[in-house]
Amino acid sequence: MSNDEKKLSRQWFRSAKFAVLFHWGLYSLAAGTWKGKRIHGIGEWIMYRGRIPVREYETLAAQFNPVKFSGKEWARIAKAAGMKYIVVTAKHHDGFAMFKSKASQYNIVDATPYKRDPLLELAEACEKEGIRLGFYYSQFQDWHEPDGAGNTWDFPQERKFENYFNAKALPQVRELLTNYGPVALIWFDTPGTMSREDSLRLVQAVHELQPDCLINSRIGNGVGDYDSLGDQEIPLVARGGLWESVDTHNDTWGYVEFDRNWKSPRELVERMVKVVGKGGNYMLNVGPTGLGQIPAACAGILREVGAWVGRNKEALYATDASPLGLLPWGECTSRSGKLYLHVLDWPQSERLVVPGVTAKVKRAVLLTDARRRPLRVSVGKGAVSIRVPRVAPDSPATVVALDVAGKLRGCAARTVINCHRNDFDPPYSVLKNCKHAKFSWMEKFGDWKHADCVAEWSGPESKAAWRFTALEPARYYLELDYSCDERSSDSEGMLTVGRTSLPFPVLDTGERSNPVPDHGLWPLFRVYRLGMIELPRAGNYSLTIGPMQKTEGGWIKLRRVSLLPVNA
Ligand code: FHN
Repeated sequence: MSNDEKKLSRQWFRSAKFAVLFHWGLYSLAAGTWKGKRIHGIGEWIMYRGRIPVREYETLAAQFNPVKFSGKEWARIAKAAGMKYIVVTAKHHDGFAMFKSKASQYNIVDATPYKRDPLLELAEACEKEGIRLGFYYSQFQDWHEPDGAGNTWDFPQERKFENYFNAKALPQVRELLTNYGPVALIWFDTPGTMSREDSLRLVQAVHELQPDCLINSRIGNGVGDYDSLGDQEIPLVARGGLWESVDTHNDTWGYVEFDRNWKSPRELVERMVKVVGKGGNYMLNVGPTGLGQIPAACAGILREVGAWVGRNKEALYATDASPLGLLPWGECTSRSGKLYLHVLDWPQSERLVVPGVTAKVKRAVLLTDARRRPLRVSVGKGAVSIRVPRVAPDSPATVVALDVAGKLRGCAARTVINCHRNDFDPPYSVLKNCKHAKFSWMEKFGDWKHADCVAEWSGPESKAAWRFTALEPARYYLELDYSCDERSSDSEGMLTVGRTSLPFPVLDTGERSNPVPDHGLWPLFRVYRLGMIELPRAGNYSLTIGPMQKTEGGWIKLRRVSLLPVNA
């Protein structure tokens, strides 16, 4: 494939922006409980976490009869939510194929009373609805097979991975690319210690059968076509290339009957918009039940998200990342000659201040205004100000569309705006004798959390600094969000804004090592209000923070400094 052809075959992915991932398998029937005992954490790992012997887990297949499954319904729900591609677990780590397979009898057609291939029905429904279809395939872990990776309780002996790989993984991937029409992408997962050679054999098999089919980075060894970020990871800074954030609606991927921690429509829209504004796609996981239904609470929330997406599609699909850096009220997406301002925190002042716009603003309109009446725009020092209605015209976010002329450049300085909360995030700071560090941890099991921090401070010479511009004089509360263990408890830090310095005591937030073996640290973030500061004039300032004494154990993991308007 030439470079131009390659670019063209990937264009759909770049434009898609919103997708759904379905985790559906035998584990959906177990729904988080085994022999009457609830196993907390991600549901599709129940076999592993319960160390359930293969012979016992297989009994789920004899009961798996998802008579409520409707490929049409799934595709309709996805389409109504505004999702442009569907990825479904064809085989997860438990080794059970949710499709007819000649390579292994352990599949939904041959081993369950259902006897049908739901992926055929889903493929047909997707084609009808104009949604692209992709398959999740666990290429390395297979807990059902003696030579697959992961099951040490049934198969403690040394394994011959190549036996499993040649007899099951490769042939099944070929089946998926042969029997279901055009496959938009294969979503591999947990490559573990797979060799580069094996990853390349998969690439070759996929591209031989369907040259346009994309492969995600979790194929391992750097041979994928695009990046899938860590589970539930929403980046704070824009990224280039093709990539996707993969998130889940609650805390599990496969259905767990007692996990009702659904993200609200507002949270989902916010997470989606943050990802799209950084240049990526947002793929949201949904776990259908063992009967094949999308949980009602989840479907209802998706409908609401879809209604918002429908009203604001111009600001989402086929857009580019924000050229404006961090914005206190929300996020921005762009395309040639256009900026779309996604306002989540609507200003009470009837004035939306947009910092960092270097281009000329020709027109501003509300996307919800069918008549597209122009809003009044004024240009001040370092910011554009738009006259907006007092009450937000849309929810959870209102989009203001700007027509702009001229080049848009990023604005490195953080601008403070009086009526919003202003977060100073680590990636935007300049550091001396300390480091940017990313921490990832799980609390129950598999429910990954992430924090970008400033860490590894060594003493009074360590400093993190942010530059910013205040547009008007104002008073702010200062808040710190950090995690710290007992070693730094009782130490002192200093935070300086302009001419005001605030010394503060550092407190042990309860950080400890993770009770889940091999999962490192368990940070525990707490927010402390340090007091109030006054910015006496409009203009440029810097905010600096660091320890006052020599530190032990790296001092705090600083996740955020925030300025909150006192009079908002
Ligand atoms: O182990 C899997 C997990 O079960 C789930 O499928 C997620 C989805 O991204 N991927 C793996 C962990 O990263």
